[in-house]
Amino acid sequence: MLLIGVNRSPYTRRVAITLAALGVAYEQRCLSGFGNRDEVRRHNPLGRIPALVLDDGETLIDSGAIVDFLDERYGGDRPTVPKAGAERRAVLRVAAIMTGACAKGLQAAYHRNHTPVEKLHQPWVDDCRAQVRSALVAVEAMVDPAAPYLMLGRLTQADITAFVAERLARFGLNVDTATEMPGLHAHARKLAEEPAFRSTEP
Ligand SMILES: N[C@@H](CCC(=O)N[C@@H](CS)C(=O)NCC(=O)O)C(=O)O
Repeated sequence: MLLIGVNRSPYTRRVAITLAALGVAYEQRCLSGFGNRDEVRRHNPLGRIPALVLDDGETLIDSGAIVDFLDERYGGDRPTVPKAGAERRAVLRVAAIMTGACAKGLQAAYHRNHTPVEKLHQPWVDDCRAQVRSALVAVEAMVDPAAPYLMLGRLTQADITAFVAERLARFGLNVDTATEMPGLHAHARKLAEEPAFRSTEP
């Protein structure tokens, strides 16, 4: 199994953490969506990471679809997204908020990195950052400092996506999460010590 993508991408890191947490052996080719466009397009016509190439050559794209496959094949009775019911809906809700926050954070970063200085439109960047903040604050409200995980008493995509979104906000958008979302910040720092998170640090 071959993971295509660099772990500084929140979506690739999400998949890498999931692979490690489920104990799946894999190799990784560290390609970036912008820096290695042609090679990435050979795996995903859209030119985005992550992609996951299975041993029989089938290629999966989009972190949500990849995680879904990993849960189905390797998740057993502890998939990172519960199989059905209210628990599944609750985890998917947090994952949607957090992957959406990543998308808004990346939009701000792309605008900053790919727009000529004289055309930079700061209100757009500020609006994206405000959406990211609002999403993080909503998940902050779910953190119980005494509990190891956000929900179900075990690691789920709620934690994994919250972790990658908090990091993108902190390191990519200079959001002071320690001050603005201290519970989530502490939760992310705690998760960072777990093997699946530590071993996938970019
Ligand atoms: N919905 C996709 C988003 C993937 C995505 O946006 N990847 C970024 C890197 S973090 C990328 O490849 N960007 C290059 C581009 O959009 O051209 C997923 O969950 O995998």
